Amino acid sequence: MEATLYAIPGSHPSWAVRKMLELKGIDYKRVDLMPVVSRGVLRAMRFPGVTIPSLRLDGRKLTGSREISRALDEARPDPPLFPADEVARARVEEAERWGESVLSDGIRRILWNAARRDRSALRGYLEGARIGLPHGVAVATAAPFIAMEERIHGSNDPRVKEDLASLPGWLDQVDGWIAEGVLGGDAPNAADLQIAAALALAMTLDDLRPAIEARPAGRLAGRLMPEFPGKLAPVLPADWLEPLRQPAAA
Ligand SMILES: N[C@@H](CCC(=O)N[C@@H](CS)C(=O)NCC(=O)O)C(=O)O
Repeated sequence: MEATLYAIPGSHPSWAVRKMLELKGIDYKRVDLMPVVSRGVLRAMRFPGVTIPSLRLDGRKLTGSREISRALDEARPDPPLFPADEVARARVEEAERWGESVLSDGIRRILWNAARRDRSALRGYLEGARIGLPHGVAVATAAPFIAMEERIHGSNDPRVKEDLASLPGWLDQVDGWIAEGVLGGDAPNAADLQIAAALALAMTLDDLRPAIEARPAGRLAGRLMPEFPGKLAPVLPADWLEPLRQPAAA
């Protein structure tokens, strides 16, 4: 099987797909791209979309972590990323869809907003990445790319403040799915990987980690994505973080 993953350093759904490929024992080549540039590359290569992760799998071009999880299960069914039982599968699909849209998009918005406040931290997210230019140069020239990513993903201040207010509820949702056994089984499913990658990225922010790490959601992320790179010192306004200081729902 021939597989090439198009990734962005520190991209959480890219990490989810990396783990899927590893779990399935599929050898793959990884092409690291810088954000924004990634859009031009994927367009030129005629992928069906312009977002990361994208995967070339035996000549098939796939864009999107949810499309990729399904294609990988078809191409190599073992170990499965979705349960065989229909009802259980529907629950995992629901959690995966929520993880990809609500959680993952929210964490991405928070990350870009925070990165604008401390661009130097981006260096840590580049660990192990081969982007075709020295990491110091990438960081020094990152400001316009961060601004573009903020625009593309709507990481404006009011929205990110709202995302931070939503985060405790998102964590309750993940803890709830873990308690019900939808997430957190011995063999990770597609939703585990989608959600754990987003939370692992969230925990690279010192502003967020204390509210996440000790919860079942945080422990899941730590178990499945222990090597997620990057670290961002506290940068977000204290009043935005107020909702994270409330005790977790019982
Ligand atoms: N929801 C999509 C991810 C879409 C997305 O926004 N990906 C980001 C990386 S995490 C990206 O492509 N950023 C570069 C850009 O939009 O210019 C998935 O799970 O596949």
